[in-house]
Amino acid sequence: MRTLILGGDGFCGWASALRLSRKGHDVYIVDNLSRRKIDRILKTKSLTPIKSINQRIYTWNKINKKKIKFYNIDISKDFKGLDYLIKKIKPDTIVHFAEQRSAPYSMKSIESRNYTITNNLITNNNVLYSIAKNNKKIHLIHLGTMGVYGYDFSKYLIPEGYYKAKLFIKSNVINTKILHPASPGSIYHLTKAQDELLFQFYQNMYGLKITDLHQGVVWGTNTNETLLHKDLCNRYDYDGDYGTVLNRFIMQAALKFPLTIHGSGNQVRPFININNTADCILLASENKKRFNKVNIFNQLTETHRLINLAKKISSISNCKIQHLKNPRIENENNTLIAKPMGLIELGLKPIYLSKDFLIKEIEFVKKYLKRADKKKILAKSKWKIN
Ligand code: NAD
Ligand code: USQ
Repeated sequence: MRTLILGGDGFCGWASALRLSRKGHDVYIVDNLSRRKIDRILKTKSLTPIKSINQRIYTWNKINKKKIKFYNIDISKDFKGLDYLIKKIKPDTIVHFAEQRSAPYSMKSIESRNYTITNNLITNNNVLYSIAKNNKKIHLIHLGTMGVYGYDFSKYLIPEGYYKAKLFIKSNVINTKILHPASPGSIYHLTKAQDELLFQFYQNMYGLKITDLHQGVVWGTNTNETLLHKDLCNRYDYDGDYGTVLNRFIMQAALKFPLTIHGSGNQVRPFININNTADCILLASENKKRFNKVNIFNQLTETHRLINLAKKISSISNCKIQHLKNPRIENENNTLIAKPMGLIELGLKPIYLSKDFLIKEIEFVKKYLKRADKKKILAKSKWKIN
């Protein structure tokens, strides 16, 4: 199978590219290295030392039978470059990770808000247009987010993407199926909600085959493939803009820095390990069924209340917990009931967070603490505008 991985130099994309290549896919990575550039602008870096994309690919191609090729293309600005590549490579599948993925970064300033909106939406439209133009049989797998649902109202098991609905117009009732109402909590999450409408449009209009994976917060670092050589090491974001909550707690525990809880800590969030992310991409790319509408799968394995996670990590590491004034505008006491029904049906074997895993991750992170900059830990991007 020929698979184009957009955003394949990033955290989830790199792990997934290697998994697919190892499983026999011909993998082509497209990335404009903007994530590395943002690190330089923010004067921070991955906690783990990551090699250049060329070094990563050189090493992988030495140890793996299937070779990976890399193309540096800005998908939002260079439609011709992307379109030419899709025409030339003739992929069966395109896996799309190439978006600005940090909620705090997307709320930092008017510039970062506009960058997130234009980068994410134009990137997506360019990919969809090129597929519709070149070969409607290409399967597009996009990484969306559980956050499109919002974290305010789900007291019931969240359905995967769609609700059966009754619409009331005066005394008439229309029975229909609608996308789960969107309630994004940041400009970044808003772009993911808008992506859903782009998919619905291109599927209705041109019959494209699309899977949207609504992924939860990813934790962990390496996968079975990135562990094969030190040059393949995956990135580890811990800073206030790009670090996500569980990996931040793990890094903070290793550093004996108080675990930073935003507000009450009663927020519940969905989680998935990076190895399971790569599993899900493989499963989705091998799924041939059900393309009469956009396939939406909830890509998580478990949910946790943040304060409970912090207490668990604190009991292992003896680290303090610090409640900070919440820099975000968010419900600090939500419920969330969600399961990866569709992905389990496709064969996902969930990896659950355990005490052993946490101890192992903390030990792993300790090797790189010299690279940590304590000044970069606190989240400074605020949702409030003034
Ligand atoms: P990442 O920032 O590490 O990777 C994204 C990659 O896309 C980067 O390498 C970046 O350089 C590239 N990219 C961005 N814009 C591009 C453009 N215009 N042209 C070419 N390349 C471009 O992010 P990640 O954590 O790997 O996330 C990947 C996807 O998964 C994102 O769409 C994100 O929204 C989604 N997701 C991530 C998480 C998580 O916890 N990390 C959770 C849920 C969903
Ligand atoms: N939080 C803390 N302390 C911290 C950092 C975060 O309490 O030190 C809190 C936040 O306030 C929030 C929750 O933890 O309530 C999650 O924050 P996060 O930064 O881990 O995750 P989020 O901003 O939601 O974004 C991340 C990824 C994004 C992905 C999303 C999945 O960056 O790409 O889409 O997780 S989901 O949460 O399902 O929307």
